[in-house]
Amino acid sequence: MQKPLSAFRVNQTGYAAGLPVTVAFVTDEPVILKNAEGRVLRSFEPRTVPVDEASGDPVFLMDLGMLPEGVYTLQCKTESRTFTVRPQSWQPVTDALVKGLYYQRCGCELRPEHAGVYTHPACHTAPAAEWENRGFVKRVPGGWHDAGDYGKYTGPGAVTVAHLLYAWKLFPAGCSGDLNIPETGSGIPDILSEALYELKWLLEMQRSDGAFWHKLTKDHFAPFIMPQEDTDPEYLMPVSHCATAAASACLALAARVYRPFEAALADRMLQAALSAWNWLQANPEFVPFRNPDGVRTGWYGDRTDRDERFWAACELLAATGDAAFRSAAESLFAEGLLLTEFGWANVAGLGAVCCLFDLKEKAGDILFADLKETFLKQSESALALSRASGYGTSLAPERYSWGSILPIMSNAVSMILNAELTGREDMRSAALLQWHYALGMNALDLCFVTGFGERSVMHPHHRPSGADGIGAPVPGLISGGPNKGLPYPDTREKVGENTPPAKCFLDETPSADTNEIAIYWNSPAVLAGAYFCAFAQGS
Ligand code: 9MR
Ligand code: ZN
Repeated sequence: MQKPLSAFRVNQTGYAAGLPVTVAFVTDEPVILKNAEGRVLRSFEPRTVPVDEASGDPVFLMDLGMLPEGVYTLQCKTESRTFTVRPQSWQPVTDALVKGLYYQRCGCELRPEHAGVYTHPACHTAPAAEWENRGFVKRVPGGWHDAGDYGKYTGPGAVTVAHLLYAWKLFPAGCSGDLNIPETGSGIPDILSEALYELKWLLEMQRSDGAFWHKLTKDHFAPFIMPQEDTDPEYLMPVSHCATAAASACLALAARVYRPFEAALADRMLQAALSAWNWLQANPEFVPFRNPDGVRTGWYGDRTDRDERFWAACELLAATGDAAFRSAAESLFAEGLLLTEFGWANVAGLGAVCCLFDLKEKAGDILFADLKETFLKQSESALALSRASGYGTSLAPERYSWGSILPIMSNAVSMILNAELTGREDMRSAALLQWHYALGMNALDLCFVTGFGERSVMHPHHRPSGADGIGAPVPGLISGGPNKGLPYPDTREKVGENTPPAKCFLDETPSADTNEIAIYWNSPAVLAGAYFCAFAQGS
């Protein structure tokens, strides 16, 4: 049983010294703040507050400023709640979000020395046929299971890897720890070893002409069984423009990152990225991916590949210095791209990161100065959304749809990058509110990361967590969160039609529509966590 909802919503993993402590009050009683010795540090009179539209809560966001390391208690007439301030509060959860991807590994045994009780034998090891040409059969080992299902999808995988690689490039002090994975101690930072597990799979997803298969899945989702029991055939589903361009970008980035560690592998990655680009050049007309008849696994459809091509051009420019990629990226940028989204569908933001933080002046005036101006302008909207929300959550009420954690984490990333470019405190503080949202400062009083917090997601829509017979879910997985659409009749009935958007959530295994996990929901949280961990260390 979960503890009852508290009147105080806090980051349940604690707060960090050196960063503002913000808590949410959902009470009309007077409140006091005490330190560990019981001394009253502050008292707050009740105040009338506007109702937060997304949640229906009369909520007041209290900025307590910086607090020294310690244990604190918030108290009103009816209850009290304790929170901590520590220098390294968020390293465990940030590391766990990376380790969460280890638990998604496909094709290998998860051994007790790394996985604790969450072990399983190797899964999905059989070779796969091409869906459209069953005579073509190939072994495509490894990769991460995408989400609560066992599919592996090229574009989402490429984006997830890129988040990890940029977390390490931009904020190494916040994500270079020991994760206790099989590669620990190899000389390559663990976060890069984890990303490499996916990258090696990604390299196998390329057809001989340079295109990438869109996904490697069965024709239907498995029931709630362990992965090694899921033995129906997997297929290489048709190639797509978006998958090819995202893989090209990701591999070009990876070539730069892994070159100091494994030069031959970096060469192979760059070759793969270039041949994917050549395929895109030879196939300029966008063809949206559709599930072939009879296939019901994830679609990951997209309306355009302009943003994927842009990201690829930026990364290839960074990897090769070839001016042809600069002009390709410049003309795609001129088409008008939204640079502040960090999800699988719109990947232009990753191209922007490449230009603004890696290439910098070398990108040239357009891709550095102009692009920076556009980026800074566009990232204002995340701040405006945060300010309009009672909990400081940068999501409009009508935008709480499937995987609402993604736009929220994505906005955290865009505000972090703004703060890095400008030094703006308001951006950093608003980004931090998104991190607090994920870890408990929200309308549900829920920590969305499994294994953390006193009120935490316990029943994610995640096949191994549902099938392993272990009470606690696999740790370090972030739930998709509230979805006002409630497409599943069962969820709709239990949640209630008129529930406010930010409360349309059900911590029950069948509720994929609100409580699934996904690799690309973990990974932007890793980026944000790495930043705040590094910042709290003063680096
Ligand atoms: O993110 C997708 C969401 O927008 C759709 O409404 C939903 C239902 O089709 O599917 C989501 O993506 C899932 C994918 O298809 C398969 N793996 C898990 C993904 C996250 O739930
Ligand atoms: Zn598997």
